[in-house]
Amino acid sequence: MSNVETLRSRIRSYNLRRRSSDLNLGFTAAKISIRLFGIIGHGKSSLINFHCVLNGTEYKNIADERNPELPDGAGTTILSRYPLDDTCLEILDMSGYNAFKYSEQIEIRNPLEGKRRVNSDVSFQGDFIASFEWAVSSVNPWSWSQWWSVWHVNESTRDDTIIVPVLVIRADWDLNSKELSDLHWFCTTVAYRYAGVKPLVVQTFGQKKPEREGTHVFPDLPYTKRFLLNNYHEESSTRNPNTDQNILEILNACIDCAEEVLNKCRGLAHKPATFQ
Ligand SMILES: Nc1nc2c(ncn2[C@@H]2O[C@H](COP(=O)(O)OP(=O)(O)OP(=O)(O)O)[C@@H](O)[C@H]2O)c(=O)[nH]1
Ligand SMILES: [Mg+2]
Repeated sequence: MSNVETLRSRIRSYNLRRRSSDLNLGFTAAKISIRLFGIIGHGKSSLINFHCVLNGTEYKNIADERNPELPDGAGTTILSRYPLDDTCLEILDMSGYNAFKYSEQIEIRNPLEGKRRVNSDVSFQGDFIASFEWAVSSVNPWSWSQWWSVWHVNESTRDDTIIVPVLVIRADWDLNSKELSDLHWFCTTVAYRYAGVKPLVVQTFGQKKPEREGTHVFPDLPYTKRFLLNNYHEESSTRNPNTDQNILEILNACIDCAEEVLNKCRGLAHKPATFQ
């Protein structure tokens, strides 16, 4: 079997329900939800074409939500869920952030926390309201406003969903030290706390900085795994084994992350709302 076939077959045969029982968990996990976040236009929605690679079908621009009024043809505004057929994985596409303001961080945090408004518009609220809500939720995570939002606005935190955060960032993007430290904080303090694993980092537009393969673009980021990807896109959609392999490796790494979370849940009756 080729490398690509081996990777594909592991993804297809991975059974989260069976793993939950093998590990004697007190609950049954059913879904690995890959949750994308990153800067506007850095290639998050383009990752939805992982679907075609997994199925061995022709490239298709599945999450084509480009807004002609925005630069670079970018512009996802809806938080959308894309199940990967016949697997226990799904990918959740998210709007990109611009300046990583408080309000933007809250919107990124919501889907990682298991609170999200899937299939609805992601409207970034003002920083004042966001920072107020942030403060309230830090003091008392189960304040009335949290209950209200769980029952009336968002889906509740669910045992059956293992969340794998994935930071998508262009390989040729240089972050200044403030951006780097904000992102570092977000990955370790926020994403890790709610997901139980540090985000994977997918560096898109890999063809622009091929020399960055194997080097640390974010030396201060405590990510577990980092992938350089020349992803398929409208102008370059001919499938090739290298790109296919990279993409399948990313999906496999997401399964490894889910395994890490499952192992942390051993002996627990439920998936914890937050991880230490
Ligand atoms: N050359 C190249 N182009 C890419 C790559 N990934 C994405 N693109 C292109 O970059 C543009 C933006 O990609 P999107 O996937 O829409 O970016 P996004 O992160 O979803 O953008 P927002 O939804 O606004 O946050 C599109 O024109 C893609 O075709 C890549 O790896 N290489
Ligand atoms: Mg998008």
